[in-house]
Parts: sequence; C-alpha cells; structure tokens
Amino acid sequence: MTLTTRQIEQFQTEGYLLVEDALALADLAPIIDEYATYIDRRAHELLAEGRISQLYADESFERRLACICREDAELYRELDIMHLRGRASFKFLRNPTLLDIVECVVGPEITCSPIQHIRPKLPNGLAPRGSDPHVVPWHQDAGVAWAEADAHFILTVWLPLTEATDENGCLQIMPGGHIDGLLRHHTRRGAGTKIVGAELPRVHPVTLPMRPGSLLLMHNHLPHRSTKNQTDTVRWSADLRYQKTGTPTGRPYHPAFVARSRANPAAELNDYAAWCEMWRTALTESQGIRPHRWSEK
Ligand SMILES: O=C(O)CCC(=O)C(=O)O
Ligand SMILES: [Fe+2]
Repeated sequence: MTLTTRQIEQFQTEGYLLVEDALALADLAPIIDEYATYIDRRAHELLAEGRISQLYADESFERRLACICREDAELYRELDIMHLRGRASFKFLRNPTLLDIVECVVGPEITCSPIQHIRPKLPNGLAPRGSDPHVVPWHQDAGVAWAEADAHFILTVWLPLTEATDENGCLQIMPGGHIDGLLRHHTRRGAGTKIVGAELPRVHPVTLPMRPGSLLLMHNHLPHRSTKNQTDTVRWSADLRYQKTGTPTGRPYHPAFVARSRANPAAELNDYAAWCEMWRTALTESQGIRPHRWSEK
C-alpha cells in the first residue's frame, strides 16, 4: 500500500494523516495474542501469590487486564514494548505494509526509533500511584526527545489494537499546529510533559476515534493529547516512530535499529534475540537518565 500524492500533501499541510483500514486485523492479531498470553501467565502467578482472587479467564482482551488491575496493578508497568519484549511485537515493528506507508514520508532508509510504546490505557482511577502515563497532556513528540533531534523529522505512527473512542481516551490533535516548529514545554511530576499554556496554538482540536487496522501518522511538531479512559474496558494501542537512518532519535541511550534499507538490506535488523539484548542492556545502563529536557514545575 502506498499513499497518494494528496495524502502526502495533507500530511505536510495538516501535520497528520489518518489512513483508515491500512492494516488487516490479521496484522494485529499476533500482538494481541502475545499480550493475552502474557497476561494469562501473570494472572496465574498473581493468583498463586494470593494477590488476586480469580483468574478472570473468561473476560475479553479489552476487559481482563482491568479486572486484574482492580485487585492488583503490579502487572501494569510490565507491559510496554521494551519491557515485555515479545517476538510478535518486534516483528510488527517491521510490518511490510506499515513500512510501505512509512517509506512514503520518511524515504527508503528507515530507522525505527526506540521511542515506542504499547499502551493499555486503564479505566480512569485504576492505574497504580494515581496517575496513568497513558493520559497525556498537550505535547509535541519532539518535546519528549532530547535537543539532538530538534532539526530532524520523525514520524509517529499511532494505532489502536482495540477500538479507540472519545470515551476511552483516543487521540486529539491540532490540525496544522506543527507549522511553528518546536514549542516550549514544561514537565509536571505525575502529569507528564506539556506545552506551556501561552504557546499552545489557537487551533480547534479534532478528536480522532479510530478502529483497529487504521493508522494515524503525525509530524513530530504536531500538538496532540489524549484524555482519561471513562469506560470500564482497556484502550489498547501502539505508537511507533520512524525516521531517516543516520538522524538522531533524541534518546541516544535507548536502541534504534534499521527497519528497512533499500540501499543495503543487510543492515536491517531481523534478529529478535539481538533486539531483546539491546533493550535489556540499555534499560539497565540508562537508569536515572532524564528523557525530557524541560524544567520541572
Ligand atoms: O496513546 C496515547 O494516549 C498518547 C500517545 C502519544 O502521545 C503518542 O503516541 O505520541
Ligand atoms: Fe505523543
């Protein structure tokens, strides 16, 4: 699948592009299976430790994690892509249909940035320590990287694994809000990094409900946020970042890799064990490094 000239123009002028039904559900199923299997295993362990009262085995993928976390939310911080490090998740980072679309805006030499997440946004109030890292205030993705990446274009691909709705905290964006470049942000403990109020563009936000299979492409200067999950099920999503090989990611202490190279296909990383090892080492060695550059307020 490729993007049309009109779609690429829309991405450039609006700073975002919604590509509906770009992927098949079969592209997402292996990740969902991987996560469901992990949660099932951890449920058995938590039950054996007496931390939960039942397995919730009959609950759907959207509901089971919420049921478990209502009793014990320890599992929640184990689930991001670099912590769980599933084989299917790694494979998905190089999904050919996804990369064909990425290639239309990034070009043929594509690096997969380590700024990547798989996010289960829990029903409001269930996240441990009272604040959910997946409820994010208005920010630009360039604002959550180091200054080394400021001069470079980085593409965010955001995709729901389960239905994303206004009620469960889908994304909101400011169309065209990318044109003034990087805005000042500040960081608030427990509330994340957000654009300083006075700098927030005066653009009417657009809420983007999405169904699984659809992709949202965002420029790294596009202001976006997501609100609380007001339902009793989990909003599962992934957000991945791609950029031209050789450009800095803004997280030099985490592992990037070549996802596609038309010039030198041998440079592509398809070694799952190597990817796991890179993350294991980086997570140990990068403890204490501040990912965001802004002063705390
Ligand atoms: O998934 C969310 O709610 C926020 C995601 C986000 O800020 C991003 O993908 O850049
Ligand atoms: Fe973001």
